[in-house]
Amino acid sequence: MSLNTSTAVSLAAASDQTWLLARWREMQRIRRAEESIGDMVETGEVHCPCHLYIGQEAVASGVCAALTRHDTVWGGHRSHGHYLAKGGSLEGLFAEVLGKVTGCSEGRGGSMHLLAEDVGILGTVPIVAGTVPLAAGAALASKLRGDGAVAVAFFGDGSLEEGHIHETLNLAALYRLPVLFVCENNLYSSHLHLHERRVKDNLSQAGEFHGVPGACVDGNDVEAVFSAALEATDRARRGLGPTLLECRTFRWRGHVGASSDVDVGVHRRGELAEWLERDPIARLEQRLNGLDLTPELQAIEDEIRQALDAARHAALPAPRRLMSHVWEETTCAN
Ligand SMILES: Cc1ncc(C[n+]2csc(CCOP(=O)(O)OP(=O)(O)O)c2C)c(N)n1
Ligand SMILES: [Mg+2]
Repeated sequence: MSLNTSTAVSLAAASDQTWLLARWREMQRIRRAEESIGDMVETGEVHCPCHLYIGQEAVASGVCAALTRHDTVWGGHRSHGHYLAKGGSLEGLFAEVLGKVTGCSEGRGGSMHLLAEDVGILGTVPIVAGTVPLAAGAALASKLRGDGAVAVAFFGDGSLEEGHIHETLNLAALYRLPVLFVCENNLYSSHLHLHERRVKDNLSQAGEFHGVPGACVDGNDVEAVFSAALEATDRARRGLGPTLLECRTFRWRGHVGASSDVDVGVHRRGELAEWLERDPIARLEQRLNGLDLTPELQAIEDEIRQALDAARHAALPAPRRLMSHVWEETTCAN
């Protein structure tokens, strides 16, 4: 794919220290927020299942840096990072996992159902690949309206084993929809390694048969993710249709919960050690030319403490509101 001038300008900005620092802040914010959530899961303060994103932060940050506020993001069960990178509020996230009324989904959804329409997060849903067709629907709506927005579907490697994702790829290609399919290949679907589920390690090619070009990038390199996402969104905005981006990465914690998942009969112990060496945040720090990041980190920790405090002090939803937002059919008795 060739770059047009506006893309090239933005790519130049990406190597700028200010841009890199913004990504570092965003990724640290995601990691620190998730560590707090992990701690609350362990102490039992959080009751809903939480799938932590630690280790994958460069994917959310790199992709969302290529988006405007107007673009939409769709996610799954492991989407705290997508929500924060797209501009969702910290307090809204903490309050949501705590089931509070000030949560981004009014405390009704928990960790796996995040909504923030004002910043374009139209839904994260734990049905594997469940939001992928919805992203294509949003892209179709944008195309019909001509509003120039792009829809992004974030999903895991396990999603490509769902049939309807292939129907969606075909439809998106046929209608040249402005949609970016981001497959976060963290090598595991629950506790099954990619090699136990597929003969070929070729996820980036999953759309080619349907006419969706694919690219595979190092998902722990925020600059590489950003460049690929910018190229794909630029292509979508020019009416050239969808792209499938496979971002290779690794989750540091278990499939669900706060533990590291190295003792559940899978071969993760050795792999985790290797991937810890490829920490996306440490890699970015090397690019920040010895900048003293201590004050920045302090500011992030303060922000997290305040957001968490506010969430903890918020009220639980009133029981009488249990049925609000629930569709109800009224029947006439005659
Ligand atoms: C349709 C459907 N099938 C099965 C599940 C159970 N399930 C929840 S998460 C998950 C694994 C998903 O793996 P992947 O897509 O690679 O995402 P990751 O957890 O690695 O981020 C499964 C099988 C589900 N939620 N929905
Ligand atoms: Mg996976």
